[in-house]
Amino acid sequence: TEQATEPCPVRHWARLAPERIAIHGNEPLSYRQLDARLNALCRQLESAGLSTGDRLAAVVRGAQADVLIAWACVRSGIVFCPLNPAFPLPKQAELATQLAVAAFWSGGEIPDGPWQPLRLDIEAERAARDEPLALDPERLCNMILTSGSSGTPKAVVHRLANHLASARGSATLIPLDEACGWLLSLPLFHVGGYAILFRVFLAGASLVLDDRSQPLKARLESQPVTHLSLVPTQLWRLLAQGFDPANTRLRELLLGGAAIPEPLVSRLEGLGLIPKVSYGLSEMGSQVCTGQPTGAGVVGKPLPGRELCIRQGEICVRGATLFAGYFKAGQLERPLDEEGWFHTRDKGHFTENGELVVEGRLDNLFISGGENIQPETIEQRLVDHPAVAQALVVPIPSDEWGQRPAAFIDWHGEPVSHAELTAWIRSALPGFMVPDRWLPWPDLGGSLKPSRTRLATLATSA
Ligand code: 4YB
Repeated sequence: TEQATEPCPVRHWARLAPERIAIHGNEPLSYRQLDARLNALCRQLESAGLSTGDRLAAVVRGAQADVLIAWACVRSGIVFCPLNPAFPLPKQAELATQLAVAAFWSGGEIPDGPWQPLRLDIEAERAARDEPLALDPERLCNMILTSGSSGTPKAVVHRLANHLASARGSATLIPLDEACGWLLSLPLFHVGGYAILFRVFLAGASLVLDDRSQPLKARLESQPVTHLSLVPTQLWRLLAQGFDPANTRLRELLLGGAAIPEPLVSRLEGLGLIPKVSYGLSEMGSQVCTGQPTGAGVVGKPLPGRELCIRQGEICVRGATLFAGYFKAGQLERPLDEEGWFHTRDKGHFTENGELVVEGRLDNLFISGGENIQPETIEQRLVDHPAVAQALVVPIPSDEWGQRPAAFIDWHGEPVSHAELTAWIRSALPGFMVPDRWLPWPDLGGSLKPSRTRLATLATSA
């Protein structure tokens, strides 16, 4: 039987439009140069003894070398296992052990272990033959570590086909072509960053590297960025820098990764830019539902290649973008129900016109004096207050009630009194939802997602 293959999009554009810019960075790389560098890199990986199915740990954020290695893995069938550079060396070693990697690449020090330390010449080039390069969409492509609420990270494994379906579905709502540049504004070790490579290279657009030495506002004003993905925290920071989309080439802003505060959307719309809001997860290769912001928690309809249903209040997903499984003790584990649905542990429902509303994580639910408290409900109300930039609510133990809410607040500027926030909550929610304890916003060490478990411990000892 003949196996279906997919042409490598980078080779495709290298033949069709060789001088078009594939990567904007300190030095722009054309599709021809990118292809030549990938050819050289794949040779080096092969010479190092790596072959299809081997796992490669790579400490990456989003530099040019990081992108080249990520795509060399796509081409050679090596499973790309990106690690967060913020992890200390012993943590990197622990994860590389858990993932049983054959080789390890890092721009910094490489921890000792049973893996082969890789030295790669990123600048070497090797001209390509003038023919398409076939890729097998069924082969395993990468592992993304995602920290569930439990704290122990899970390794989410994707096939190439998952990312191709994800990018194609994305393009039906977010047009992307050769005149566009997507900023790599999310790290490559996060699915929201990694997915950008597939969207850009399939479209023959440009990837704009994120030079983090200057504020995001300045980068958007000086770089050819038309497309941008941000989590709400990043957008708040950008707005605080006095960002005005009129001074940029920005056309599409994709907001996701966490609940999206309505005031954030209004601020942006006031500046003349309507963002797209998105609900996604690593297990579905990033976006699942995306749409125009129409109300609190509303995140649009499922994109092509994704199916969604609600089972007992829980969002369940499946489709062409559904991951291959978790890598656990050397095996692929696929936790799906009998009908092939992946249960997300997110609570949600549909609006009358078929848009998804995300209500929060089921695991975050706690009980206070017999009443259910979904912390996200309180957070949503808090962030609607003009003085509040971000809010995070966690349970603290209480002798009388079992558990009571405590709130971390990140202010836009001057704080308002707790009495005012209490009144603000009371005008929309029942009294038992008013937090017992108010705490200043914690230092999250630059992580995209705060660990609620860690913050609950912090709130309890405060
Ligand atoms: C949400 C949520 C929402 C996720 N409301 N909770 O390209 C993209 O899709 C993208 C663009 C901009 C920013 C981020 C992204 C992502 O990839 C997000 C994917 C992601 O966050 N994956 S994750 O595995 O790290 O976390 C998934 C969880 O995040 C979900 O299960 C939800 O709990 C939460 N989440 N979007 C409320 N709109």
